[in-house]
Amino acid sequence: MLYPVQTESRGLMDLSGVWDFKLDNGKGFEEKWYERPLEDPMTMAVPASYNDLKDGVDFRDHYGWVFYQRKLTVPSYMRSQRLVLRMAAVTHVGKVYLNGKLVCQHKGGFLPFEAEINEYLTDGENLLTIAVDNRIDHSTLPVGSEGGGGMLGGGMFPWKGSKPKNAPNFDFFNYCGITRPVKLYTTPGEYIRDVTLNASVDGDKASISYEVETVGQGTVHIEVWDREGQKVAEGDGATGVLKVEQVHLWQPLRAYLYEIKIAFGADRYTLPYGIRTVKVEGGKFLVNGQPFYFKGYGKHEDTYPGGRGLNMPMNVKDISLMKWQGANSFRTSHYPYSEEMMRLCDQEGIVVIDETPAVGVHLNFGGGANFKGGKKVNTFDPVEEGGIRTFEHHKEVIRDMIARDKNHACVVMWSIANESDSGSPGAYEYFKPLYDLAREADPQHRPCTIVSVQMKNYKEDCTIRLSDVFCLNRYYGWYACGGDLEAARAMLEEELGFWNSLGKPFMFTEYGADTVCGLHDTVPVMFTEEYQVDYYKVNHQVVDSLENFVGEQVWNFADFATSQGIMRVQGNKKGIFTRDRKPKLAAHYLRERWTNIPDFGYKG
Ligand code: BDP
Repeated sequence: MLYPVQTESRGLMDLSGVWDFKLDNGKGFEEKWYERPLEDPMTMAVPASYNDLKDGVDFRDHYGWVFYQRKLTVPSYMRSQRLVLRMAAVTHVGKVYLNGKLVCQHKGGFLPFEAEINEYLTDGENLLTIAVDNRIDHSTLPVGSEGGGGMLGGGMFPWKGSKPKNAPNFDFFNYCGITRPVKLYTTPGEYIRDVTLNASVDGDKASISYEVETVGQGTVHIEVWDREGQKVAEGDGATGVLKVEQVHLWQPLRAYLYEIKIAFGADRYTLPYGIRTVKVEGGKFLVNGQPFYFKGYGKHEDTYPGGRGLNMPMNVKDISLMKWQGANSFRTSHYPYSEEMMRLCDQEGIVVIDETPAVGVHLNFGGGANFKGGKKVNTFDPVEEGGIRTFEHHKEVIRDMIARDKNHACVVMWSIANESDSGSPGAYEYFKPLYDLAREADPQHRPCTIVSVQMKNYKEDCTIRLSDVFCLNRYYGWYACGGDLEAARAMLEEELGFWNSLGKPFMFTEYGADTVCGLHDTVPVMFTEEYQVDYYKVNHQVVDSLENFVGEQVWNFADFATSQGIMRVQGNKKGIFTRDRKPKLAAHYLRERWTNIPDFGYKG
């Protein structure tokens, strides 16, 4: 799916701003709130998660629908064009109404959807309403718990709540709302629908095979322009190969972007494009044929007070902090990030592992169990018996994520899920078709992985049979052997020795220790800044000796909001930076380490 841009043929209106807003009281649909102006509305910023923007626990923890509304007047000069309303992310379900009529609806809170609205528009003012549902359960991604207290649970004595409430089966606050921009764009009646690019490199020459999808009659013309404003290749026809001589490769931290300009009839579309190759060979992860070492983070889109709302200043700052530390990569844990962030990573040369919102596909997390009718339910039990119901939706998010992000140079690997129940019966049968789908959907056939959870029976993890790179979340020295870093070292050596022996690249996609900024001690005591540094030192001593270990992504870049629970102190404190991006001690330690580790050839 194309990112909306303004060109000679396309107009673009950003509908960000302050909208009217109301929490549903259970009667919103019955009383058809979308048909007329909301009565007694509140103000609400768009884009943003609404939860922290008004005060009060009922507001923050609202369960169910909310209504956003604004007037929309489309300038007459745009009305003869094809008009498309595009929602970049509505978390988790959105229903879009124009003048009381349902225009489209969408499930999944982290990927875009759009609809043509010409037939719904009237002259003058139109009423645009977006209803948003934040409920999560065994059919949504991320997964909400149906038979227990959620991942952080209710402590030692679980209780029954006084009213229905979300129970996230994942460790981040269930922020919701219209979290990314709503835009209106135009195209001519006959238009460019999509473009797929795939480059191969031979010496100093590149061949970009392309496919342009169009609607209407006409011929496609396509051009490649370099950064100096020179046309370096061109072609005609909906598919073909463009040859670029003396190619400038897109390299980690040294990005180079060409511009691809497409013409079809009256329509014009332009996109930035970096040429690079990615390949797994033996125990190496090759970028442009060289063995790459991942240094960086698992992150969240999480800032105060906008929650998961698009925050471009913070995105720019985060990348600056990563570069200050010598980091070169991150994972979009635990959902696809905004398109603006992906474009920024293309520009900045940040390497990205792109993850679906499939987190919580695990009904036995941390030993917690789910029950239905008194019977224990396992993740991949038949749906009638209470098993997970995410399969079809999981396919949708893989397809849509790849359709959105396929042309990004920054994306080097797809993560199909985070910490799923991949060591249990039924996991292989559930995940095999999803890997197949991702491999088929991606024209570049990038490596695929599932970020795997720490488990006792790791040798039974089905990702061993399926992943191109083993991505491990491991907490030796925290959840296991907390406070005993020597025991952690021994356990790490044992487990990582196993992964190293498999002959494929493997890496940490999470390892970390909760650290309350400002807590200090002379001996390494858990939660102090010193402990966090020592924890990382021990982990690094082990991984540095393993030849197939190709990267370290620390958990987490910054402290972030979660549900409440006895394991969280106003959120998860495993950040190397605080939530407002001040460095903890470990930030300086990692800077020292990473500025001394080359991006290429670290393991020879
Ligand atoms: C892993 C999850 C991540 C959590 C982290 C933690 O992938 O979402 O925040 O552990 O416990 O289980 O800090």
